[in-house]
Amino acid sequence: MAGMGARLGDASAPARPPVSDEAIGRDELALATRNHGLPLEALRYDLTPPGLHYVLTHYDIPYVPDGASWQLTLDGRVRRPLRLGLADLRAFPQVTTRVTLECAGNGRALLTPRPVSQPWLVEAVGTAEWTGVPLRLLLEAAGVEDDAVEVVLTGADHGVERGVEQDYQRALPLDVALGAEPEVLVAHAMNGAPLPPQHGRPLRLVVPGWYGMAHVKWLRGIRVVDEPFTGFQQAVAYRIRQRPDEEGEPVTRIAPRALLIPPGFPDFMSRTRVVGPGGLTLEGRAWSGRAPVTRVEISTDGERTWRRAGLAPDGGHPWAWRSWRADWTATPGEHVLSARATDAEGHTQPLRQPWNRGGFANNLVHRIRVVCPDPEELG
Ligand SMILES: Nc1nc2c(c(=O)[nH]1)N[C@H]1C(S)=C(S)[C@@H](COP(=O)(O)O)O[C@H]1N2
Ligand SMILES: [Mo]
Repeated sequence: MAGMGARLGDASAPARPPVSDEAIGRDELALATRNHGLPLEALRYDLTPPGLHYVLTHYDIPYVPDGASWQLTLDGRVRRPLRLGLADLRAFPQVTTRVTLECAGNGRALLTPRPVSQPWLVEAVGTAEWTGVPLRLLLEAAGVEDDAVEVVLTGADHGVERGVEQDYQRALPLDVALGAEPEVLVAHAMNGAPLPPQHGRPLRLVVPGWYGMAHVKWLRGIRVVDEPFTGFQQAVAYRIRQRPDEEGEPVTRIAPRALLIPPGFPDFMSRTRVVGPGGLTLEGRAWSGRAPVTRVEISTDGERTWRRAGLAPDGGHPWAWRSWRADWTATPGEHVLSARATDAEGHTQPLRQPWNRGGFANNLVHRIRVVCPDPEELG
């Protein structure tokens, strides 16, 4: 791979600040078409229908026509290393958990200056029911040594990023990997069916409450280690930094967010919404990976005033988004509708952008522009 670092090193690097007023480039367009978002009208479904869940893949989707010969290894600081096929995994107790998954880069393209990378607006989210074996049970079967500190998860996909050739790898702290509430899953099914290729066929990790990067797809290796993992996706990418030379804070749990289901109908290009005058119900979803959402507020007057929306119960799904609704009377003119969520630990959504170099965890309040035509003018 000599020379690759030089050629793919800096100029094409993701998550860099733009040069002056650089527009979205063709490389970002290529990422944006591969890695599609959830059309916001699909927020209406409790469980995101197949194909409408967002997708993010750093490299290529591995070709796995069926998982029959897949082998998952569990080794490192354990007393009994394991090699497990899908049938072996099905012999363990199975758990199904409804989880809202969100990419850490969601909101990136709304930042100013805009970090150059996968240009998500606010649609990198989806909710699914994942079935699999609690990671904790696999670790217990292997017998974790006393000096273990982290668990490194390896995917079958391979690529190069900022000049560093790598398998996609992420680590979890041992206490999270062994956690019982929530349970981290080695999942083989999504919404009751085998994982689709783009979501990790045949196995992926699911870490309820954590941003997407932790949910390693095409999982082929689990290694228990006695030193903190320093791989690219852990130590270089997915850190909150203001300056390139700082160590930064790791990206972990999902910050609270409320999204509005866009009301009325859209203009094709601008996506501006058109609503008729009169009463309507504004609806949306809200979630937080840190603590349960306790409050959703909306503003219909450009954020001069806020009022509380009605929040539906979690229905026994603490790691999934919840519905909210609020009534509004549309009057002729232009309006900005805003929504924000707050969780039980008091985390909320900022009114000013929380900028960082990678464009991570931008949970700025959601704003939608609405035009309400005057019936008199329409004739
Ligand atoms: N092996 C592997 N796992 C991966 C990724 C990847 O590129 N390779 N992308 C991660 C990121 S950044 C996100 S946001 C989620 C997206 O999961 P989804 O495509 O199923 O929605 O997968 C994560 N797991
Ligand atoms: Mo992501």
